Amino acid sequence: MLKHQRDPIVAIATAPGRGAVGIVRVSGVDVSAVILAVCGQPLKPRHASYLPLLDAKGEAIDQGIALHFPAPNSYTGEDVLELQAHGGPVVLQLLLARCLEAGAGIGVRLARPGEFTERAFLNDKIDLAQAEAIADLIEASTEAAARSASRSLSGAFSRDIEELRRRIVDLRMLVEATLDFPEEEIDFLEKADARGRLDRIAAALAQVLDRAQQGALLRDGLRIVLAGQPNVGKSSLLNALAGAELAIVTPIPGTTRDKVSETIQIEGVPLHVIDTAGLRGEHEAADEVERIGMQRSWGAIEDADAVVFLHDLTRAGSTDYDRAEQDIASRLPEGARIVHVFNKADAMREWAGAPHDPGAITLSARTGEGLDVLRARLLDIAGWHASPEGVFIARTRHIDALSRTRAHLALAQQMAARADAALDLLAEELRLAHDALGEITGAFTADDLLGEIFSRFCIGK
Ligand SMILES: Nc1nc2c(ncn2[C@@H]2O[C@H](COP(=O)(O)OP(=O)(O)OP(=O)(O)O)[C@@H](O)[C@H]2O)c(=O)[nH]1
Ligand SMILES: [Mg+2]
Repeated sequence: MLKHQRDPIVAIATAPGRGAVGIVRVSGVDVSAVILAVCGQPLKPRHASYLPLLDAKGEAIDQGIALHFPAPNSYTGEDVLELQAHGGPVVLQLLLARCLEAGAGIGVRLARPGEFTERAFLNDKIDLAQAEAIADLIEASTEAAARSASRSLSGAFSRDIEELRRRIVDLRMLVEATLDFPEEEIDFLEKADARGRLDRIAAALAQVLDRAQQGALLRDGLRIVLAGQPNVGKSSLLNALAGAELAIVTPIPGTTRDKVSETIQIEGVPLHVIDTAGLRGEHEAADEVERIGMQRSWGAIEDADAVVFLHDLTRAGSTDYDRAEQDIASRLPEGARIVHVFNKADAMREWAGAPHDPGAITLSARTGEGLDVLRARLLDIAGWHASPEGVFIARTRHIDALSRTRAHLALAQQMAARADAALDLLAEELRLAHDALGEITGAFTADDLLGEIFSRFCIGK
């Protein structure tokens, strides 16, 4: 018996456009009415049947493969029919309309985005972190991100979370049992090594949090903004990092007017690199376009995870140039992560003066010399220290829940360390830690959050 009985749903499961094969999927408590109408016969479960897919008059819309996955052995856990036809948009629309028509009697309707996966979650086929990993796998922008999503989908992340929850539950039971027998409390907890157990749970959680943070990095990447005066070589640097001629490069100051961005990957970590219009005083802008371009540059700098402040070695020392450098430096947002990069090293035969900032990087966007040092620095700034093999994909939502768990465990550790061990407070912090962890796998999640998560899926998934 399914936990949730809902309307039967139908959708095209393959991406829009033309393809060799396209799939229409129907899911519901019992979809045999649709099977009989469209396939003209009952289907052997989980067997591929090659047959005409029929319209209302009994004529073939297409010749294709039909698969029936009876509940509960299907993606959604419900009765599922999958129709594989030729992947043309019109054919698939016809099939979709036909399924709606044939299923009108049982109330078949179009699926909402993510509704198939939502049902898989509601029917306990997968937990919430796995459902999210499906979307992350589909959207992965690098191989490392795809592999870590696949690892989360297989349940690696969820198992770690459930293991932590189990250990917290054990401890909760111990503490709560002790609450009922106050006279023995301290002794009892000491013997059971409650504090040692709590410390080990906190240490294990710190490890999971670290791996999740690495996974979130693989999923979301980092926004890096290239900023500096006109003509310092920002667009040249973007092109060098991307290995393609993306942005226009000319000796004319003010070449770049609008933001140009490209996602590059370094060791599988996606970096969204944004080239901006060169910065100079507002009254110095040649025209309205450049003025707006500079405003956008400042906007991008505000939103950046890190700013590469690019300097031109060939011009350093000239009064106007140096004054403009100081002007930009004074306007950079406080707390922003800045990497000072000195460009055009190739044009300096012998360049004696080392940049003041010991963390500064000297390179040449033209020859590529020094780019590796910049790449390594960007990874370092991103906080990337893992090898992709051990990482599972994670979202801000997961990091947030893990951080709250850590905070509750830290409070629990404080309570446990007190001489007058505040057991009721300790028990409460453990409960909160347990609930926060439960949000990740969906064991403890509000309905509106579920709606929000699944609505971001594509239709048919
Ligand atoms: N010698 C040398 N010239 C460079 C280097 N990088 C860029 N240039 C030259 O500097 C000039 C400006 O380069 P761009 O990449 O357009 O500079 P920008 O910072 O994007 O300039 P704006 O878009 O106007 O703000 C061009 O003539 C480039 O060929 C470098 O590493 N070495
Ligand atoms: Mg430019």
